[in-house]
Amino acid sequence: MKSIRIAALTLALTTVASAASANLITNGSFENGTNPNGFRTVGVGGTDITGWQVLQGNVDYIGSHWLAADGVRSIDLNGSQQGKIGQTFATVVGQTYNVRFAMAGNPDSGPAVKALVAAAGAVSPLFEFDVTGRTVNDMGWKYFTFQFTAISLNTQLSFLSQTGAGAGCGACYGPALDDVSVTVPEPVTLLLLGSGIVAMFARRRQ
Ligand SMILES: [Ca+2]
Repeated sequence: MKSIRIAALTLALTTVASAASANLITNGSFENGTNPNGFRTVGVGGTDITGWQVLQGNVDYIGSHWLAADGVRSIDLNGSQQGKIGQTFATVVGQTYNVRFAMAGNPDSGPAVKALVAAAGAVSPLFEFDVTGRTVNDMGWKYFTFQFTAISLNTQLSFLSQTGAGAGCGACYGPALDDVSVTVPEPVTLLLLGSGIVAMFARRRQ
């Protein structure tokens, strides 16, 4: 009987977890698009990265040049200049959403600290990553999260490089981005209520 109870609880928790993990972003890991081989520079209007638009400057669509956080492709938000990439998706006004993404930085050259601004709804938090000691085979990807509340029926999530032009090719080594997701947070109360109902059901069966 104990094993049935655990199985039922596991099933319930798995169902809740899968409901919470539906990603509203298309191609969040950048795995779909024109094969970039090592890397491919994509400018405004470029259609190489499925589901994503280059909104400003240009970005490098990275293939084998460095190890991605997830899969085999990712983004350098600086192509030959500061780039901005984004995607628009349907949202419910007033609903809060979780944004999660992996960040690193182009370790080929400075500046050491790469920065990007993520924007959605009315928020635009700044994120930084220090590439000191990092290499293309050891990118040190870190996951960051933030929340926004939708203020319109469609929301644009964007990532803009804050790593600007320095001496020489200072603009060519930017923040790296991969594995982007937007999900609706699952209320904790619902999770607890679900577990309680399952526990009650299991007791009744005994
Ligand atoms: Ca990827």
